[in-house]
Amino acid sequence: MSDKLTLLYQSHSPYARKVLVCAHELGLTDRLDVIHHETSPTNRNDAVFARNPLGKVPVLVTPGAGALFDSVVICDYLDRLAGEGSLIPREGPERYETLRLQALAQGLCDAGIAVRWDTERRPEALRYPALAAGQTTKLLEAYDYLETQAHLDGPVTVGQIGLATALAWLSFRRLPDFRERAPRLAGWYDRFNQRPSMRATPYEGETQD
Ligand SMILES: N[C@@H](CCC(=O)N[C@@H](CS)C(=O)NCC(=O)O)C(=O)O
Repeated sequence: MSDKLTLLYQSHSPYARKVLVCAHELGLTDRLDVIHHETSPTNRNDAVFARNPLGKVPVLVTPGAGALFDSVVICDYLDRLAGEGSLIPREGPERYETLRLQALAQGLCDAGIAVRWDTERRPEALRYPALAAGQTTKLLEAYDYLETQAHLDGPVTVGQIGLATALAWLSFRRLPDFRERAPRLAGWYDRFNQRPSMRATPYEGETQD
């Protein structure tokens, strides 16, 4: 059985980039075939639905565990495949700090996508400004939390990778900026962004609804 893994990827998805950055950090990129797929709930992609009934990327097709989704599950798989538990601490307070940070990063992406639906993706007549405002509040509250309460030092984790790829995506999509509101966070992000894993995986492309 081939030990190759196929990653259904998208060059402008923060969730997919998190997975690919994890693969870089774990030294697993030689094992991955990375295939770009466009996805949108208004533009069905049959190849993605064939692997994930939610029709979303990323998906990792594995030799032993079938097609894995979503990004949280894929990152766990890759971390175990690399063998050391290095990106997701196996125990101790670091484990839940890491998982909480990853959850917050997921939430940043979810809220950012929701803002985009009600500011540019949905036809203008169907947009709901109160929803965009409510989702924007989540972004701003998360920036404040990250600035004052998150522990961002220490060895690289999936939480940090998720956060960096989320912040990079929010900047890429010109969503509310974190720099002025959270300068400590911005400094951490600028340093993290210099890592080879981040430099090797820039965002590009437009959503195709
Ligand atoms: N919770 C999922 C979210 C994945 C997701 O929303 N991916 C987007 C691309 S950024 C997608 O494929 N959307 C298509 C859709 O919503 O139908 C994860 O962490 O992987």
